[in-house]
Amino acid sequence: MLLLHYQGFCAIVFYSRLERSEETRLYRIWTLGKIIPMGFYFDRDGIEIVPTVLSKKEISDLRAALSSLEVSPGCRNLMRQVPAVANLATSSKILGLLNARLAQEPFPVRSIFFDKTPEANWLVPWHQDLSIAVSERVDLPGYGPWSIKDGVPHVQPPVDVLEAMVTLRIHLDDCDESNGPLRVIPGSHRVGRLDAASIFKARSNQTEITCCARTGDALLMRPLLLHASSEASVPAHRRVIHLEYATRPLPNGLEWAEVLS
Ligand SMILES: O=C(O)CCC(=O)C(=O)O
Repeated sequence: MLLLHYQGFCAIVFYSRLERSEETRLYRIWTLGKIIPMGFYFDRDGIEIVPTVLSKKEISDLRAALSSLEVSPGCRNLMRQVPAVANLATSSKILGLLNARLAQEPFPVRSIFFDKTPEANWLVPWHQDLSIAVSERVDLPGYGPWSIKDGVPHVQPPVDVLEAMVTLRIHLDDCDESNGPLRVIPGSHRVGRLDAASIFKARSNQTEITCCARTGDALLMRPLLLHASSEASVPAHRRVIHLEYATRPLPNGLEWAEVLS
């Protein structure tokens, strides 16, 4: 048995009941000073990994449903292309998980499938997710700049719109340090939109965490959380279903792009 003390909280871990890899993951998280997979840190840290959200059968069904997609380096509008993903995004399991952490009812508004493979081994520098996908351009004060991604209009909304959103990433493969996991700076979502100098400062002053996950785990994060991901050093599949949820409609005729009817 292991007793962990962390900022006034105390967690008892029954060490002998953990598998070896689970043990390694807890140890890694502990040495970085964070115990990520516990619900009550989501608000403060803007990140949480919820273990074993999907069963083996659900994972193999999703892998099969996604197997024919062109994904290099990502495939957008996933809910429209793959009904199994739309069903997952609106399932009581996933919505229940989000509802437990949010004050308002979430609904999915954007979906992307990411994979890293030996043929498509990519990286993303440190950034916040500042753009939302909308059905068509409506010029409104506070909204901009605009861009088009795979034919879909995207815009940077005011910060309060982003603060009311959450991203859920379902892992369809084990993801350790060797195959390009997400890296994040916990708590960085709480200070709004960051310019290049503030990103540099946050990276110098705050501890970054590598978000290792196992097949079937869900990673929850706030879009404003600073994050990056490196190229895989041992490239293999790293399939992730990335789902973004909003909690309120957009104003004055602007509509979320991927709302399901
Ligand atoms: O999947 C990844 O590793 C990075 C994705 C990312 O940075 C993003 O969706 O903004």
